[in-house]
Amino acid sequence: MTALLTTLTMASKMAPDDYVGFTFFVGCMAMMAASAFFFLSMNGFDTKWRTSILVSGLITFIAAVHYWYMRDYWASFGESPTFFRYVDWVLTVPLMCVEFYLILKVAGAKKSLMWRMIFLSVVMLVTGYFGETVDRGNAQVWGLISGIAYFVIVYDLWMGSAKKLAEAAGGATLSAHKMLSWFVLVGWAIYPIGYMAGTPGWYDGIFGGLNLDVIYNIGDAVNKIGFGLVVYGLAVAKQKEA
Ligand SMILES: *C/C=C(C)/C=C/C=C(C)/C=C/C1=C(C)CCCC1(C)C
Repeated sequence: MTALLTTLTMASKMAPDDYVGFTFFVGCMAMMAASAFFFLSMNGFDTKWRTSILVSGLITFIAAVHYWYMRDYWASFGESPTFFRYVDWVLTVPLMCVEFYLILKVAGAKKSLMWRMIFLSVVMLVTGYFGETVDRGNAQVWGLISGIAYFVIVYDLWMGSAKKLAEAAGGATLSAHKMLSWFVLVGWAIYPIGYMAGTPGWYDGIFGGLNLDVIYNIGDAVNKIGFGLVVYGLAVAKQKEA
């Protein structure tokens, strides 16, 4: 087993007790497998749904490429690959906002809803990046601003305009919207835990034993692959209806 892992990781060594490196490795494989699944299943859908499945595949594919780099970066330097992490997020999280828009388009969602969500998600991520890198001393302040943007996204999905559109659409659209909104409420809440585990602040000691990258890697697997599968499930359900 160790020999196999050594061969697969090639230049970079992986110690048997390097559980952080292991989650980067498994995450990379899982994202690749999910991308193959989404891309290969695309042709079975009508054009209307093909775009949604394509976006699901793009999200996991972009993540797979970044995990390839992050895995290698961790193996080479034993440091958190913060830069690659945030570049990945700033590309994939807006795509998740696009996914909400595509689903709600049948109910008359406007592009402005999509741009509002994209804007909020970029604010959430850029402020988080500052807190983790250039201004770590104020990590808790940046985390708070990031958390407020996150809260507004949650509000829009659960009680705001997105919720109203989903209710107007009803049926499979409403249940998929609900399921995706659960991902944002519970699945995305994994990330602030990782942030608090890896930056200084009032929360010092609470999440002390946890590793930032392990938590982020778990969050990514849940949110990128799970989210895509919900969209896939909706497309299958809608196709049967039609
Ligand atoms: C595929 C990647 C996803 C879904 C990434 C989501 C990231 C977040 C929801 C990050 C949120 C953060 C906060 C709410 C506060 C602390 C800083 C962040 C950026 C970790």
